Amino acid sequence: MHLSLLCLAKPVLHGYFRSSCSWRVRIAFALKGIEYDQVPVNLIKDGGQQLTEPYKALNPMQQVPAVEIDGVTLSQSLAVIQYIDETRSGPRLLPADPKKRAQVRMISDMIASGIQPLQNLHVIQKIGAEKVQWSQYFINRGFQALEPILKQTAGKYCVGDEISMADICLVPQVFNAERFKVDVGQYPTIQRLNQTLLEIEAFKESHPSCQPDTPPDLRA
Ligand SMILES: N[C@@H](CCC(=O)N[C@@H](CS)C(=O)NCC(=O)O)C(=O)O
Repeated sequence: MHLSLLCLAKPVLHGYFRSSCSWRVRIAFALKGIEYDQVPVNLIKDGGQQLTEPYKALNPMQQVPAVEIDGVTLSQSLAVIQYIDETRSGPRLLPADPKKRAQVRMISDMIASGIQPLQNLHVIQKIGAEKVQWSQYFINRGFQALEPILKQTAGKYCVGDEISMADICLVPQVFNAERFKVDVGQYPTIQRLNQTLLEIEAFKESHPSCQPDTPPDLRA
């Protein structure tokens, strides 16, 4: 397909309503005002649709999200968010100031590399009966590090007063923490930021409670 036609085609998000990494990408699309199509990949049904051969061909890591955009298929939500930021107009998701940009990346990585992978489905399936305590432990450990950092970097949002990739990572991680019954009230800055961000339309419309594949009993 000609490059200009590829850029006109809507991106396709292969994701799952409750996946925090898919939610990150949905927030980024919403903040930028980008229309996209969703193809649900049910992580539970049939033993996990992410483990099928057709999906493995799309994302060999057998995880969501995978995004088809501009003629390429990208996995890794932070790579997708940064690609969207670099190629689409709308509010910046990474600040222009190098120090602030580094802080956004630091916070995003703390969540995306230091917290979420330890409570990811495939990991906790291996942990077995202890999975809730395991997940609580690692989320609390991460939040204990995140709280003092956010106290220093935050204004209205995670880094200053502009919404960034750090906010995009924070809200879905707090959602996960609440699913695992972590007391987020122990972390007042995290709690305050989460509450503020959840009032924003892009975070609301991308919420797991209102996606095409959200089961009726979990719909808000
Ligand atoms: N680093 C990846 C992580 C992706 C990831 O862990 N996805 C989870 C859902 S949030 C998944 O697909 N889990 C399926 C499994 O563990 O089998 C990203 O940021 O996209």
